[in-house]
Amino acid sequence: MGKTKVLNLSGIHAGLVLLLVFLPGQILGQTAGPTTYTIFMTAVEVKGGTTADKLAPPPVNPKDLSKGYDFKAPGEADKSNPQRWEVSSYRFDPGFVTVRQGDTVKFTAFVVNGDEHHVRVNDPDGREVIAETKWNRGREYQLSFVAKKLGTYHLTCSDHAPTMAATILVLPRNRGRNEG
Ligand SMILES: [Cu+2]
Repeated sequence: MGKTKVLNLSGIHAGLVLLLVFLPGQILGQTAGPTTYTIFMTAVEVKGGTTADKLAPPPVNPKDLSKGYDFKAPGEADKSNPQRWEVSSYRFDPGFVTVRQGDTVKFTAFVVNGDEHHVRVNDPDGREVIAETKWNRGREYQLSFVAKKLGTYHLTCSDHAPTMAATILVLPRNRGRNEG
């Protein structure tokens, strides 16, 4: 019985040591080497609307702010309700991703809204990492690249720029290790 107890304790001890060794790295999101991240992304259009008697239409046409915004003025949105006005915005969901330098970023993207999008990826220096590709509604697309540079990579749809975009923030792999 005593023997069993000792064995159990050493098991717990080993478990604690493993936790202490691996937990800080896990909390910081650090891994021993480069990792591949598969990120499921959806191209969506969010819509909203109200009536002019509740809220005046915007003084600036949202279409002038981004090609990704749409605006249907009173009388245009709904013929049977001339007060009704509507807005919408094309988005990538998620729109922000964090990885570490050297990681492989794999996007699997599904297009729900919009018949057509032209998508490309640029690195932190603006160089094209993935050439512009046409994405159509109802299809799933895959794109993959290695995050070689520190900083922000941008996945952008040229039809709905600048707001239909995703930012990939690349952090140093071994933060703090060379400090001091
Ligand atoms: Cu688009």
